[in-house]
Amino acid sequence: CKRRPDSLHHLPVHPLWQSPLTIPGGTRQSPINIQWRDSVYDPFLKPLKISYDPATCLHIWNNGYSFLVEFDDSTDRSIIDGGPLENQYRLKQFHFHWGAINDWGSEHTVDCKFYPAELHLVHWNAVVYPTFEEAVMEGDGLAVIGVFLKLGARHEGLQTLVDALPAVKHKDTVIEFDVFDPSCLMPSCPDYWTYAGSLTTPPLTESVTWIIKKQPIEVDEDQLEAFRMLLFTSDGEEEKRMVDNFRPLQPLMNRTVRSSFQ
Ligand code: BO1
Ligand code: ZN
Repeated sequence: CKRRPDSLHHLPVHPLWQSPLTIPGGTRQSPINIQWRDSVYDPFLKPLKISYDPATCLHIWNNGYSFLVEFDDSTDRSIIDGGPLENQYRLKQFHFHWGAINDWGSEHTVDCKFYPAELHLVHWNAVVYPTFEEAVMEGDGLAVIGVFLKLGARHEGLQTLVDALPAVKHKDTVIEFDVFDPSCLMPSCPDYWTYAGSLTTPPLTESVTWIIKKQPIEVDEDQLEAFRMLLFTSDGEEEKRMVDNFRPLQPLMNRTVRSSFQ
């Protein structure tokens, strides 16, 4: 793949990336390029089952790197199971990665094509681990669903979220956001790729079963522009737009990407 601009070394200067950019001895880092013809159809992969309770949605938080929509994960009310997963996993938060322009922004790529943005729905294995923090340290601790965003028609489900973004423009702002069903952000096609990987920001732990949906969702230019109006910076600091908050591609190494479809 042609290397995307590491955002003119934007990641290394962002405070989040003061910690190492790579994990010494890492063998399953994310994101990766998904080379379609190198992925292996696995007929034993089950359909992914998603069951979210909109009432578990709590708030939206600008954490200075993305905006996070966080959920009450003290019970099994918002869960996924099936797919490549051996247990059910609880929804903790979702967030996005995006570019300064539409030519890049996603973390994963398909045949070296990047999308303008990528949604991550972050879940943890509450069957095996007592807390999210413990799950983050374990190979089967997390399951993240990745959904590509492409330019097209306005997305009505996303618009509810977009309307709330001006209230969390600055780093460290939080607003209440109760009742939202993130399954409205899921593409209709059930097909996905799956592989063993890592978190894409520090602590970069190799704890993630990635489930990347094949079909992107459509959003319009205004919706992407609303993402780009957010700031990396706190109120009172010199304004830095929140754009290019993606990690560069990582080597596949000794891994197979499996597909749920032929
Ligand atoms: S991602 O989905 O691979 N981009 C990703 C990257 C980093 C995190 C989550 C997802 N980090 C974790 C932090 C925790 C925090 C948690 C939930 O996110 O390690 O400290 O509690 O928001
Ligand atoms: Zn992410």
